[in-house]
Amino acid sequence: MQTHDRFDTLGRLEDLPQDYRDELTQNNLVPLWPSLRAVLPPGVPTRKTQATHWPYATLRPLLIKAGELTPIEKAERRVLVLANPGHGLEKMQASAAMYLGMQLLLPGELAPAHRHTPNAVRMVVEGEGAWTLVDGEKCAMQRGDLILTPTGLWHEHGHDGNAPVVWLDVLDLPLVYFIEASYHLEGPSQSVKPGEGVSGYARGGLRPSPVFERSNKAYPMLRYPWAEARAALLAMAASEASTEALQITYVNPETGADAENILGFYALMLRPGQSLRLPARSPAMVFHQIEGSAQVSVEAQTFTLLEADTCCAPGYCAVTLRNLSADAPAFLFIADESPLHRKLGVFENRG
Ligand code: GTQ
Repeated sequence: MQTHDRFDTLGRLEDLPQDYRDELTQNNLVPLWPSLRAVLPPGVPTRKTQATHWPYATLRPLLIKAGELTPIEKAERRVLVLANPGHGLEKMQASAAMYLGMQLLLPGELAPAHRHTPNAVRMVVEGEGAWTLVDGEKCAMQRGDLILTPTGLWHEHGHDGNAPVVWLDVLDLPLVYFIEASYHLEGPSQSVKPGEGVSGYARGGLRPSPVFERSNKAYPMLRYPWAEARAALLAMAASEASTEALQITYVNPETGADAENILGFYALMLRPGQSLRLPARSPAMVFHQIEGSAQVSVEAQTFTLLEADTCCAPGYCAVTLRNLSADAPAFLFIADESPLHRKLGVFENRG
């Protein structure tokens, strides 16, 4: 009884005399107790992140229109940001730490070289013939490929094909901006470094082991081909009939740790007709449908993800995924904030 009373009876701002409040304000001081419950709510954090669905069918025509309205020279990166209304659209965040953008590059265009402190990845959604040059490595962009542009690495995007190319950008920009560490530098177009471009890391369990010199790159693998990830999931499905959740993590093949430091990236396969309940964990999540279709249920909300659709879910919520096809697998790309939560010591799995 007494402990419960303790939670309900904190003084309000209005309880304080106005002259006292004014004097605090003049001296850059704030009383904690009227706001204590707001910043430390009981049991579960307050989350601005709302479960939100961005169907590709509505996004794509608007992105193509951006290609007509704004030349690449006026955009540098021609991106429509998938903004979470819970944070306010102008904040351009999908969750507390995640930014999502859908980027369009038209044939012959070049998005010029720059580097920045936030980490980025690209998940290729449609189109052939584009490439991203990252730290001298020319990464071909094919549907479903994951390409890293980690913190500080030079990158530019080009397109030698003949139809629009679209990819999903996932950045930890909101977090890096929040800690006042976000900035970029412009640079000259990079040259492709000889011997780069075909990653010896692209096959699971096989690590290049040069006899004379060892790679000391912090990010040895920059392109994760979808063909390999897809094959790995199908092989798991075939050999592990009792494994409920068929999921792989995109990792740094030298260390086995997450591919980037702040956000985590995964691919998940739902067997035909499968339903899968993901436990309520502290990090927010993003789901992007690579192949097939799935229903995503987050508390009272249910979205139907068709191919190339994207949605997000706040942390501390269980999420149920259901493959809408009874005879084809469904493949999802997932991004989450779990590397960040684990490093900060706030990661929780509430089951
Ligand atoms: O392609 O480098 O969506 O710098 C936002 C910032 C993409 C990029 C974004 C960026 C990029």
